[in-house]
Amino acid sequence: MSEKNKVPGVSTYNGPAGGWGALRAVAKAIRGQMAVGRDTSALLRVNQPTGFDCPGCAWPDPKSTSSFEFCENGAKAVSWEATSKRVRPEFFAANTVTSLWGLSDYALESLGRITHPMAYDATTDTYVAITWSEAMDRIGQALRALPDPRMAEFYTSGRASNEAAFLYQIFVREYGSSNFPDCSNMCHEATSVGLPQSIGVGKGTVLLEDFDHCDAVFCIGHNPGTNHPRMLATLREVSKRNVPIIAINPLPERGLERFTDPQVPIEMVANLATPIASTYYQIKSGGDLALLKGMMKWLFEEDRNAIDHGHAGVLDHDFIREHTTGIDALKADVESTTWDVIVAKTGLSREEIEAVAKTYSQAKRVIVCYGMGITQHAHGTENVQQIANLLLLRGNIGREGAGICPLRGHSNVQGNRTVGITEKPNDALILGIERAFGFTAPKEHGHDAVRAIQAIGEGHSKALISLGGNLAVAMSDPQATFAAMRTLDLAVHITTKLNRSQLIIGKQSIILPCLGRTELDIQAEGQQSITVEDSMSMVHASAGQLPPASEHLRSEPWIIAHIAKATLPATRVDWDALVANYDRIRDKIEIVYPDFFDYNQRIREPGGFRLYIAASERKWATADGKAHFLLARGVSEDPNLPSQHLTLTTVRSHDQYNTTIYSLNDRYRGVTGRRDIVFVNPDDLKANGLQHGDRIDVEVVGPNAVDHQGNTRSVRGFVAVSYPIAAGTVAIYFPEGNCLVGLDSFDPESGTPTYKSVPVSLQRSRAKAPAVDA
Ligand SMILES: Nc1nc2c(c(=O)[nH]1)N[C@H]1C(S)=C(S)[C@@H](COP(=O)(O)OP(=O)(O)OC[C@H]3O[C@@H](n4cnc5c(=O)[nH]c(N)nc54)[C@H](O)[C@@H]3O)O[C@H]1N2
Ligand SMILES: Nc1nc2c(c(=O)[nH]1)N[C@H]1C(S)=C(S)[C@@H](COP(=O)(O)OP(=O)(O)OC[C@H]3O[C@@H](n4cnc5c(=O)[nH]c(N)nc54)[C@H](O)[C@@H]3O)O[C@H]1N2
Ligand SMILES: [Mo]
Repeated sequence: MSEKNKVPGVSTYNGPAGGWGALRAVAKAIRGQMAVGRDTSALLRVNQPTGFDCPGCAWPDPKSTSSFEFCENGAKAVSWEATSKRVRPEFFAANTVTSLWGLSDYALESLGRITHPMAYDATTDTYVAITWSEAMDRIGQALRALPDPRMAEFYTSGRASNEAAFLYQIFVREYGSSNFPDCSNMCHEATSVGLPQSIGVGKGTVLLEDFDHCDAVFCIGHNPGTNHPRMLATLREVSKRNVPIIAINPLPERGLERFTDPQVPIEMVANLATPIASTYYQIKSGGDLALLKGMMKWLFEEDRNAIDHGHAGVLDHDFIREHTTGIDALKADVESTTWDVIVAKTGLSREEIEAVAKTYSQAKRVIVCYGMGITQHAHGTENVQQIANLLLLRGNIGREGAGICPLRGHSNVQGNRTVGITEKPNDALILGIERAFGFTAPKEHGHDAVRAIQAIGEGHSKALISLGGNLAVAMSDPQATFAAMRTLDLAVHITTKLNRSQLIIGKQSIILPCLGRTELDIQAEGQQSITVEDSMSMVHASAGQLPPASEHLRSEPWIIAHIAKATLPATRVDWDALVANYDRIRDKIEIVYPDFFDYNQRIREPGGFRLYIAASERKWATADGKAHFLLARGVSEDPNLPSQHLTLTTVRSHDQYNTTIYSLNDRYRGVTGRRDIVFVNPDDLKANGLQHGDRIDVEVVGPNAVDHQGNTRSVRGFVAVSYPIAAGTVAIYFPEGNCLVGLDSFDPESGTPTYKSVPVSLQRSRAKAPAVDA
């Protein structure tokens, strides 16, 4: 038996991404979840003009065809929601919350869709069915009883529609709070905060068509084969044109290496694969700031050399002069950053960095794509801004084939932000609400996700309403987060399935089951559709077709409207009229946000419409009307760290959607049936006296080593897997690794937890069995 096969469930995957494995997985997903009594043709109406938007990811759809039916992870997301399994009141009666707490999120969600509104009953330690009107009375009473509306937190997970998210923010602001923790605070907040300072808008500037015209694509810190699978079809086309695709990632992700498109019969039959990345740089986790500075350092040097020799420079001087400020300070900053530091932080050689900079400088039109590998760092916002700097240096923003392309997370997280899920209301929003509804929303800023948990922990906040998601499990530091949530007076979960957040019981805990994307939504004036915005600012309609999982389910807009009515007896909003016909909600959105002009008309056109992105036209919505080169000081996450440590990053497996675990497999990384794994470079194993397959403990080092109870942050008894990951970097799965990230460890500018760079040490385990379950 080879060394590699010594560990049960761990082997090497040699195939491409996609291919027959993906088609088999689509078939399995449908068979496993949807077979009994549900209509599998639902899948074929995903991302079609007359169907519903895929809840899987926020990658846009090509205008001509839908690749959805071949998207493995889209199929998993849809079938997981459209499952025929149910969690009924009888199940809750037979299982105490204490006993359910012993189950993993995987097991809990596998139970199926929740069918009734439920409230926790302390005498029996069970959830008990209640009527909708009783649920609303209790919530209204509890919210009205708070001495200050700022003592309630209103969480949003990015699957909610524009209509639901908009009603939610109107309700919360009329109630008197700006506390909007949301999943974006753990995700792309660095983009939302960082890019407006750079280019005047917190969104991407490219359209799908730009990929047909680019001369180079950079993929930094994202894993499209798993998290945005439909993007592989786009990258495949780019690769077929012989355009360089540069991958920058500590892990050798198969989707970035090669892909067999299930939609191309010849590739399937002949087992052919298209190579994706032309060059793959395995950077150390947390090394991106240094890499970007190194690339810019080379560009400045090269530019001066060229000009000294009478050639045109490599920078776009006309663009820089006309459109930007801050170039001199940027130049001084990168020139003062030494190659020694850059090489040490990235783990890449100077030659490699110069080569990647050269590729960048030789391409006329460049797109940079990025994901969580960039944002979830103490320097997340600065990382994003250095990407913008790199692009601005050669005028790569605001023209065909070029631009910045953040890969958003949840399918409508971008839309949620656009329609007002923000803890920092600006004047335009407050005036807009006044115009549309005639009340004045609070101006003061509220809480983001980390701050919300802190406020609950400190006893300042006593109520939490969650519009979807699994906040307790997604957040860093479960030790502190779970303890905080147990002190709540009121916890309300608007949800489709059971998860551990709902089992952390406060004085009152209420579960409100809602319709999913795939389901018919009938209101007083007939069938309704909702709208969503993808990663490229395209807004389009979505209408589910399946009969609801239970007759007791209500739509998210209905639920929010009824909470509002129960909480605000003197409300200025006609909630019933808005819910009767969602066109009226969209009319109100249009009043608050004039960019949505002719909203109802434009979403009725196939493909919907694009929201205006000024930077795409080289108009900079900043205070001085210019794009800004911005500085990041230094290249280190934390200069005070011990010099000898490994950097741990947390990643998603192929069979998971955030805290939703579909199975314990991670096909492209060769893992089957387990998640208690630490991926370690063979040299790092050796240096630590460890071997492939050893049970190890991972302990945090440095300022955040100890949790609030005085215990060393650690996972114990995990299996070390020898893996071709960048030396100096180790990886484990999210959420198993969340206990290693301190609640106070986040990017000060965006509040994003440092999920992608935790300083750790490894040693042979002192624990007998795995200490953390999946
Ligand atoms: N099937 C599926 N689809 C999803 C999701 C899902 O869980 N499952 N989640 C959705 C959501 S909410 C989001 S935000 C997106 C997430 O999509 P991604 O951003 O792709 O998510 P991650 O798995 O966190 O992967 C980040 C990648 O960054 C790399 N990386 C880690 N640290 C670093 C670093 O320091 N530098 C660099 N350059 N790279 C690094 C990792 O190796 C990994 O390949 O996907 C969305 N789509
Ligand atoms: N260590 C580590 N932690 C991370 C990350 C990481 O990379 N590493 N990533 C972070 C990121 S990018 C994100 S976005 C967050 C995710 O944080 P969340 O968005 O809070 O988490 P999810 O796991 O997506 O939420 C899943 C739950 O949503 C509910 N749900 C599903 N569909 C619907 C629906 O249609 N309506 C309603 N109302 N509810 C529904 C179900 O109850 C399901 O259990 O996690 C963050 N946490
Ligand atoms: Mo996300």
